[in-house]
Amino acid sequence: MTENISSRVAIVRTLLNQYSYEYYVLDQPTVPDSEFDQLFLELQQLEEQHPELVDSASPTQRVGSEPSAAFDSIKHRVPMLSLGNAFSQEELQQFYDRIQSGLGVEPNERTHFFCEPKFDGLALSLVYKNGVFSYAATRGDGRSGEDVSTNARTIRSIPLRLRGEALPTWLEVRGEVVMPKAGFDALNARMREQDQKEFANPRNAAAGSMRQLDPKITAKRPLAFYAYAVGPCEGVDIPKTQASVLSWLHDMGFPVSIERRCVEGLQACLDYHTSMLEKREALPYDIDGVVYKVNDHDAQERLGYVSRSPRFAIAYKFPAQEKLTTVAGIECQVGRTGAITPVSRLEPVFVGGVTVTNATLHNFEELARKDVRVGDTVVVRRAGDVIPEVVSVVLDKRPEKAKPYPMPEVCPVCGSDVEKKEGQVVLRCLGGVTCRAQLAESIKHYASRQAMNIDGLGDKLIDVLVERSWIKDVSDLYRLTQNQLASLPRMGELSSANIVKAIEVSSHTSLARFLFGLGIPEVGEATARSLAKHCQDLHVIRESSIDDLQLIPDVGPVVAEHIHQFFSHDKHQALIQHLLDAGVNWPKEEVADESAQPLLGKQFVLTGTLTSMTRQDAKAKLQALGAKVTGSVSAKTTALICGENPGSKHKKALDLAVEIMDEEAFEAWVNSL
Ligand code: 5U1
Repeated sequence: MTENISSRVAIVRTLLNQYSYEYYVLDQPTVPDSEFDQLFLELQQLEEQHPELVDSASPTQRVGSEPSAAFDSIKHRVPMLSLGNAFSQEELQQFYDRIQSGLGVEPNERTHFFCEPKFDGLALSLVYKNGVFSYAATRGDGRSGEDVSTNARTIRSIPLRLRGEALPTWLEVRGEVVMPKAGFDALNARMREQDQKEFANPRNAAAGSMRQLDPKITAKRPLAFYAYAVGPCEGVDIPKTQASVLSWLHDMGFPVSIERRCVEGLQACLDYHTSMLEKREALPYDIDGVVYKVNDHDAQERLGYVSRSPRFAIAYKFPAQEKLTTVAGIECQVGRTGAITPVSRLEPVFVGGVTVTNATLHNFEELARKDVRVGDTVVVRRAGDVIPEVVSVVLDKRPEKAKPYPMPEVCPVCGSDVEKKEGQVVLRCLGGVTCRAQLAESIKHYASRQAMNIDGLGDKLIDVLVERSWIKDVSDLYRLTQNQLASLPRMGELSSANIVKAIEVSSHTSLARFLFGLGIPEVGEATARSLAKHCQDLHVIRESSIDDLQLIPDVGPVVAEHIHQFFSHDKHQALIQHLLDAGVNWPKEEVADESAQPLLGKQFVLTGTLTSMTRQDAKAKLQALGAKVTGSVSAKTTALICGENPGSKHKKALDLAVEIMDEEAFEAWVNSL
């Protein structure tokens, strides 16, 4: 009987370990979560009934121990080194030249480098004895670190038992604990709900989570581990190259970066840096550069070490995304829909590759939570194309007289009343287009490339036209004369004539562009296209009930209500009439041919690099067939079209069991429709 139970326990453990490996390491789950959960419960019950069968490497033994009072110190058998840094191409060139001459390589021969992302997390050493997890330590000062074994055990991507037959009797694996971006956002949302202080970035969140004295807290934190090196190893020979070490680690059950590459020579190293910099935003975790290691271990040994870092490796860092600066002022911006956004004016600071002078504070709740004050020293972050934001305030540096910034009681631009609806964070000016700011923003939207596409009518000029009260609503654009424009400072005869011409040319438009340009709340380009295609006539849209509108693809109850409300307002009807009277026109929409739109109602997401066409082309192809192309994978997604080096969308699609199509399959399928 006990023998049967013991063998069942062994089978269930093997299955759970296999499923975890497929999920965390291969990124290819083969069973639904419910199946895993059921087996896990079975194992827990068997171990409860038969405590003699409990084993420290069992999948159930991730969160066990009670909180400890402090972390013990652990001496690393071999010091954990840090990496030298390069911040420019010249510095990387110098590193490369040192390697070539150190190895005595001819200039026409190119050294092989192993390249990887530089994870922005917390370095961790894991020790396995006879294939079973024994302990984990932080890097500390490189010689000894803190014993974080109980916390490391809770990280599901860290194997408690290694896979394979010929395992080392003693093995140290080195790598990084990170908090994936999605997990970080969810954690901060939870912290906010519970009125707890949020983490400034995923690195701090990962480090803070690993330093919890109660492993039950760490267990609830979304942490992941990526292995990148081995330390001391006994009982088997370590493979001879960095690339094969990583494959070996992968086979033993450790997650390793799918972005790892082996390249030859300096130019290929630089290309890798460029490609990772471009990919950075799409990666599921934060990275702050790339790491190059001479691939061959014998060559590594010949190059040796300098004080605390190896000569054979270097980190080529990305431009910093976070910097300190001071807040010179706080101002309010009023947007097209009246939303009032606090914006900090900053002492110029070079961050993430550009000079930043303004950073959004999002809304007044966020401003109050971060308690940003004029004169404060703040951490500013700029990631990729994202608008720069103030991450946090350095309280130690706050000037004594700095005062909290109050929420305005009236619109700071027009003095109208303001409103903050119950349960919403946005503060809104109720002035409508009588508010100069709202008027200027609505004209900028109307003139934008995606709407009426009025060439040469830039934001600054629109501000001036509104300032001078030459434009009180968008239809006044069509009454502007060349003489009027030419009288403005720095406006020549030719440019004023060009603008008047561009306004006239743009008046011959399409119904979709016109609808988008009206700025109906919640009606983006795609919805405007769908409305135009399905109603064909502005009159039909104007007269449609909320129920009728909901029959149109892409229009749900909220959007339908906004559209209906917009056309119910007399002032909007009058504005449309003024625009039609001014000559705005469009050809009649073609009748939507359902047979030419076989993908109507379907939603697709594109990820990764496509080789035979651009993502833009693929999007246009899908849209032409009636599909909607969205930016993120959800349960509503019909399929994910996956190019090379896909980002986090691929994992999300797997998690949600959304169909994934590679480029070849996509092309064949789309051409067959
Ligand atoms: N990807 C990667 N990060 N990283 C950090 N590899 C890597 N190697 C390191 C460090 C400190 O050190 C090696 C010398 C093992």
